[in-house]
Amino acid sequence: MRTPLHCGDRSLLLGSRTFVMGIVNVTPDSFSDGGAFMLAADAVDHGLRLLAEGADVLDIGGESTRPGADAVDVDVELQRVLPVIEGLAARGVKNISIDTRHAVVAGAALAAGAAWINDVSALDDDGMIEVARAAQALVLMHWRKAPGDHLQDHVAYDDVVAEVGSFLRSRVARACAGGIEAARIVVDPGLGFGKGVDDNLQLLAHARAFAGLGGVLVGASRKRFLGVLAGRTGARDRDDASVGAACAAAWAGADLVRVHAVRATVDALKVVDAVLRS
Ligand code: PMM
Repeated sequence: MRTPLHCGDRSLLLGSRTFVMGIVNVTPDSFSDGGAFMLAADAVDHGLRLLAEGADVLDIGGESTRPGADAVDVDVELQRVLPVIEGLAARGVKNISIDTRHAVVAGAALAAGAAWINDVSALDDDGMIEVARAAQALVLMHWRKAPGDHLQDHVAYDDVVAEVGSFLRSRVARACAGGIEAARIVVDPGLGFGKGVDDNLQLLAHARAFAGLGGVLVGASRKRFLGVLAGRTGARDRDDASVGAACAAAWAGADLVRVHAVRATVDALKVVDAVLRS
């Protein structure tokens, strides 16, 4: 049996079922839900709705990583995420993750009530380890940037599963050397971040390959490769396809899935988890 991962007042016993991270993007320009929750009160309401629908963790993000998005000033990022974390904390919500690559933002988020750090750059900011020691979990995601740094510009991999695995292994080693307990690390192959359709499918199919490095999180929700597979151009039209991807990830060994459509995913995963454990 694995050590439980704590997130505020929740205890996530990895391996017992597939856990759901609900996405709350406080950005004007995220590809999937940009502009929907720019007012802190709307974002808080959305987070509460996702919790009521069964989310185990809320992931709050203030910087878009969509293709062509401008880097956000940390002050702007702070102004976006802090009122949301504070608003949720004021309502007693403790199972909060902050989606940021900036140590300053992560530190302020933890002080405001966040429990996890979701770092899509996997420790590019030298200050992150110091801050992450106070977090209950640190998510390290693979993101090999193509020239131009755009999310969807993908690089050519000889063996995408092996390359992503070796990158994550080196970042996990860096985190552990910096004093983060291995049991508090979650790894994520970073679907859509510099990957093509086939790369994403390979990574989904082999989620279990990363299990030795930590808990495994997979984020396929609303991503472009699902639009290609399902024939849906609009990101918000991809929730049905996203539920399919979450089920595939669970079947392939993911411990957590990061999704927009929480209710449908939670119901679908109950079925997958029941079959997996029957
Ligand atoms: N994807 C996005 C943002 N943050 N974090 C993790 N750990 N994994 C992901 O796949 C991931 C992420 C981009 O998607 P969004 O704009 O819908 O949040």
